[in-house]
Order: sequence, then structure tokens, then C-alpha cells
Amino acid sequence: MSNLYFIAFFLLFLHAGNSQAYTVTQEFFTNLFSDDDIIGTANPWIISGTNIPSYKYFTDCAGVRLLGGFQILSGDPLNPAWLSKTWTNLPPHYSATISMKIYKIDSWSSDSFFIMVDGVSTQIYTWGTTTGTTDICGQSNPLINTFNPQYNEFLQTYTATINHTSPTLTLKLISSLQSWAGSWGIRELIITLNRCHLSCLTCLNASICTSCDNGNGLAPVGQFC
Ligand SMILES: [Ca+2]
Repeated sequence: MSNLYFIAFFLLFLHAGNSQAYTVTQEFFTNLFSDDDIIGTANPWIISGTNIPSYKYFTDCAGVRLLGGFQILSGDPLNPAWLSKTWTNLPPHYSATISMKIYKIDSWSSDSFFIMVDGVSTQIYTWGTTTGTTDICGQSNPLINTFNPQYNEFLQTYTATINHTSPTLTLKLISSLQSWAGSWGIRELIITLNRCHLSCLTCLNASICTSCDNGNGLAPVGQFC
């Protein structure tokens, strides 16, 4: 290896060490949160839909607290319940990792649940009358002589890393449920950003800036500023 290559790799190593994850939010991990933590913060959640209550936006399901849940976030033929929150002034980044636990509660009939980022669906789950194996909250299955799983609950763990560069990120959750018969809730939401190198204004990934925030041009070696 020539000295020039050695220096180039050394510079790359130095710069790569400067990139880092940035936590946008981490919420709804305890069993103690309340409306104050949902709609009473400086950056409150927006909760909307025809059938949502005017207060108490949380429920408990089998010992854990959910944002939403049984008959808090349910359906309507025209305006089903939805949640949304926007985070602003995000540092330069190239992707976002979003994770949460989603609780399907009671009767869904090939209805879908949409995870949307900046107005675009990043994940669609479709759940039916046989989704879920245990009846842990919400309404109970009718006591009839045949197995009836319609009102069982189902826990969906979601984790995805998506391309994202905007300084603003809006998360919206909504279902296609038509009525009160089915509900949904979430908990343990985490959003992290995979940051650009600290010298970048924008970047393609942790190693390649596409513009600089300090008036400098891109360096000839390693694509940093
Ligand atoms: Ca149930």
C-alpha cells in the first residue's frame, strides 16, 4: 500500500468515526403515561377522527399502557381515527429508523393499518377475523360452542429503516376500520436518525457528503467537506 492510499484510508477512518445516531423520540415505554404526555407537551400528538373521545387517549391492555387502544382509536366509514406528530429541526441525516409495538384489538375484517412517513405509506398491515391467538383486552369473544377468534388481540412489532433526508419528519398512523368493533393502539415508539458526517449539510450515507454547511467544497478524498 502506498503512503497516499494509507493516508486516504486513515482520513476515511477518522471521518467515519464522527457519524452517529440521533434520537428523535423515545416515548410510551412506561405504564404511567397520561394525556399530559400525549397532548400536553410542547410538541403534542394530533389525534383525530369521527369517533375519538374528547379526553383520555390511553388504555391498558394486559398490564401495559397503550397510546390509544380499545374504543379510543377505532373506525368510521368516512373518518377513522388517526394519530400524527411532526418533528422539526432535525440534523442532517440520510435515513431514519422507526420502531414501535402495534396492538390490533378486537374485530378486524381484512382491514388495514397504515404507517405513513411524510404522507407516504411505508408499511401496510392487513388483519382479519382470525388474526391473533389470545383474547387479552378490549371486548371478549362471544361465549359460543365453537372456537371464535374474532375478538383476539395481536401484537405486531414494527421496525424499519427508510431513506429520509428532510429536516422535518411527520409520522401518521391510521386504519381502514369502519366501526367501533375493532381498535388499535401503540407503545414503545422510537425514532432515530442515521446522521451525516458532521461536516455535511446533506449526504448520501455516512461516508459521502453531497453538500457542505460551512462554505467548503467536497474534499477530494473520502467525499467529506
Ligand atoms: Ca379482545
